[in-house]
Amino acid sequence: MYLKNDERLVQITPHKRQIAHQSTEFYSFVHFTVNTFTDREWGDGKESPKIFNPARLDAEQWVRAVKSAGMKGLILTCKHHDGFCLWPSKHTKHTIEYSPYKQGKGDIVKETADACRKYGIKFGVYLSPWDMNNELYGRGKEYDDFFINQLTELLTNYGEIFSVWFDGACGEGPNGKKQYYDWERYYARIRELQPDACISVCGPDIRWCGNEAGHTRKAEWSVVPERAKDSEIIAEKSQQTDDAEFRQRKVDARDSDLGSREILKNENALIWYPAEVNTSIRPGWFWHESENDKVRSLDELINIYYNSVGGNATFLLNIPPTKDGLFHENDVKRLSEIGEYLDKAFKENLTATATLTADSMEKGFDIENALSDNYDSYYTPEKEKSNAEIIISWQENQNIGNIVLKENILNSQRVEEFSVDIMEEDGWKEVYKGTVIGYKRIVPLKNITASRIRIRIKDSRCEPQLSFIAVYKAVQEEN
Ligand code: FUL
Repeated sequence: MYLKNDERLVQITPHKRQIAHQSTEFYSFVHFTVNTFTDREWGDGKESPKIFNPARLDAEQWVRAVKSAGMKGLILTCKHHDGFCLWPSKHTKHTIEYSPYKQGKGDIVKETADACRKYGIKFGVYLSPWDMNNELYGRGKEYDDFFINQLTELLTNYGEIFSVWFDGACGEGPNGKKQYYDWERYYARIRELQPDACISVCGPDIRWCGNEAGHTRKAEWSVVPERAKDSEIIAEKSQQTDDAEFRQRKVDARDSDLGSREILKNENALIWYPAEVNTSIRPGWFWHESENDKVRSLDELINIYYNSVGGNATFLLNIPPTKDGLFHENDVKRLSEIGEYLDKAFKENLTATATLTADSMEKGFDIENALSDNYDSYYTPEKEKSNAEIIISWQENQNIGNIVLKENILNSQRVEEFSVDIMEEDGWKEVYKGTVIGYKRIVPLKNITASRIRIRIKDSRCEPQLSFIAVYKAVQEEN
């Protein structure tokens, strides 16, 4: 049913930097620091830079492997919580300059940024706000000044940055140091130096999905209450204040529902804040010899891909280099298997030979508009219609694998519920029930034979707008 109240929700649309980020889809995290040499997940800031010597480091090897998986970006932990910098920062001595790596002349941020550029991969930076090494940490503005200086180095010396990843983790505990970060100042500096970069997690552009295991929600909405913004920061601050109103602002990034009509109905301020799923290819974020045989299976990783990239989120998959400074062969192998799988699963779009019809079309917004994968044109039914039936048919039976649906997110996220049916001898049979579509929904049909498919948009916020429909031929092995 067309609901007048929904008009308010569809007014919320993405910034162009958020659209560019979402279209990056699948990209890698690279966790690398002194922990790689101490076999730990968190350092303590007391490690000597002398232990850091990845003698065979080759950032191009990382980037080639990342690219082989079909990823389009890479985010490097330039500084993790231990404070050790992978670039020769002028503002601390806890850096690569004081390590044996290239006799102190190395700069792994530069090597990585250059390798990304060479292979056409976007480059992003992780800079941990929590710093266990720096003596200024906990001294308010003095630390903020230092942090701003580090940010400035990273955002001016290494070309275009697509993501600045701010981690909310802090293990100081109740008796530890307390640093109240001047987030607004950090954001202003990023906007000034890299206006196209998205600020993730403790930032206003990209939302943490709420877990590190690779789980996704059934319905991931990009329109959420404004108070979900920086939910990590608010969660932390609300523990430190008696201000009841501030505590009220807290929205937990882990909540199972952040964007349904029910949740949004009492919210005055809404924002576009899409989810990112971050997880590691191994149990740990850093490399541990003992985990070489614990690289996650292809099935598991593809499943996460389907639920994240194909579930209106992005997928940030971590691959940790070894002490040598290379990705381990088991990880490299898995990455290329992912790439091979994805190439096959999204190879042949069968709509090229299909006829498409829709039960209702607004003039100039025909269903054929959804055949091309861009936002230049889109399909929408007549005004004030919040449902639609689309039929895709072929002369002959087809072996159908994945169906891909995309909304025209330039005009917000609208579809609430849809289903896919196939025509059998005795009529339509429902083979998939879906919730949201958003940027992209992948419907994994494992080799279904049919010559007619029906997509029913059952409910939408105002009129649904589809920018792309693709029906991919099933992968051979599944025959
Ligand atoms: C967490 C950190 O504490 C982990 O070490 C890792 O960097 C992960 C991505 O975020 O909060």
